Amino acid sequence: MKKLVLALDVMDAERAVNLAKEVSDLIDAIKVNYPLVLSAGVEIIERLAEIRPVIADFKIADIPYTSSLIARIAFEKGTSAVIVHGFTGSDTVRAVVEVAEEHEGKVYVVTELSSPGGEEFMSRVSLKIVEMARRLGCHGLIAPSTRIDRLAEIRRAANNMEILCPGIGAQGGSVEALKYADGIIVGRGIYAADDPRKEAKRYRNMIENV
Ligand code: OMP
Repeated sequence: MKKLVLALDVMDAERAVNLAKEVSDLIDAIKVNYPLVLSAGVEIIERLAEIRPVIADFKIADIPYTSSLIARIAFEKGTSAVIVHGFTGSDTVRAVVEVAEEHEGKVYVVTELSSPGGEEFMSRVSLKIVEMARRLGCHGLIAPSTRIDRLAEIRRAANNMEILCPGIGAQGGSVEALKYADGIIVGRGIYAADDPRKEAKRYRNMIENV
C-alpha cells in the first residue's frame, strides 16, 4: 500500500496536534520539520508520535558527530525516522544510521531537492547518493515528484529502497510520482486547505486509485 505522509509545517503546537488528530486515520506518518520544532519545541515530537509515527525532517547536514547528536535527540523524543542530506557524504550518513539502529529507527536520505535549485548542484550527484544510501543500509530516499524523469532514474538506481516524494500540489508535482515512489509527502495541500480532512481524503483516494 502506498503511503501518505503529512508534512506538518505549521508553527503552533495545538494546531499541529489538532490537525494530526483530524486526519490521523488517513495518513501513514507525520513529518516534522524546523518550522514546527523551532516554534513549538522538540517535545512536539513526543505528542505527535502518540498519534502517528513521526519522521523527523531535520535534513541533517553536518559533521558526523554533530549529526549523530541531532539524530539521537530526535529518536529519544520518539521519532520513528530521520531525514539526512546525502550530500554530506558517507561518514555523516553512517553516523546517523548507527544512531538509528540503536533505536530501531529508519533513515531517509535526500537525493535532490524538489525545488528548482535541486537541479543546480544536487541532481549531478543524486544517483551517487542513492548508491551510497543503499550501501550504508539506509531505509529510504526522498526524491522529487516535480521532476518525474529524475525520479524514474532514482527509482532504477534505488532498487527496492522505499522512496517518498515531496512536491505534490503546492510545488507543482503530481501523484503520477507514485508510478516510481512508495509514498507521497503533502504539506500545504492538506494543512493549508479550508477542510484539511477533505483534502487528506482526496489524496488518500488518489493514492488508492493510482
Ligand atoms: P509542501 O510543499 O507544503 O507540500 O511541503 C513539502 C514538504 O516536504 C516540506 O516539509 C519540505 O521541507 C519537504 N521537502 C520538500 O519539499 N522537498 C524536498 O526535496 C525534500 C523535502 C523533505 O525532505 O521532506
